[in-house]
Amino acid sequence: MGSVFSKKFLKTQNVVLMGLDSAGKTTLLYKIHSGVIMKTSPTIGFNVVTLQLDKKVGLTVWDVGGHGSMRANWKYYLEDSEALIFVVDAGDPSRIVEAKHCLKNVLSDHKMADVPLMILANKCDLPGAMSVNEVSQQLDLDSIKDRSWEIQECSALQGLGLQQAFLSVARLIKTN
Ligand code: G3D
Ligand code: MG
Repeated sequence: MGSVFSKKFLKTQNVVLMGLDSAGKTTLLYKIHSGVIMKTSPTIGFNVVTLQLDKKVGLTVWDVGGHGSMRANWKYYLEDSEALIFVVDAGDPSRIVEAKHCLKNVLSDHKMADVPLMILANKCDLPGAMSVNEVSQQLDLDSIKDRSWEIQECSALQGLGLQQAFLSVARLIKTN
């Protein structure tokens, strides 16, 4: 899955990939797209790739730079998004409160009303990484009642959990 770019898609859905800088967004996007670990540098602007999930459905994934100064531009990428994937560095508890504020900010944009949410607790390969339950509690996900959401742990570095996550995103969009 995920490695083929094809013009034969019957339909592609726009998905935005957001999260703090260094959460692993670009690494995971290229890992699922091409199976390789790319040497990344902080994303200025955005990266975009199209993933073919099955014969009929593709996801066009917009990976938006997450550094503080670029977050002001996030609102421009939210138009026509069918889902939000928010990536958290589960290995860095010191930034989870910042991530929570960021997430809250994006979800409060009127363009995101009803848009389903997938939280990726990335870097689960790191020793001492927060569990899905810990990330979920820290982000207070249970308080989110106005949209469907899921959380999935993953490791972009090891390619763990990515396939399930993107299939779940497609399902969340379909059932929304
Ligand atoms: P960003 O696009 O969210 O800003 P990047 O983040 O994809 O640029 O990744 C930032 C750093 O985190 C990179 O390391 C990258 O290799 C690392 N990283 C990404 N995903 C994982 C993961 O699942 N596990 C671990 N252990 N590291 C990960 P460098 O050293 O290049 O800054
Ligand atoms: Mg990046």
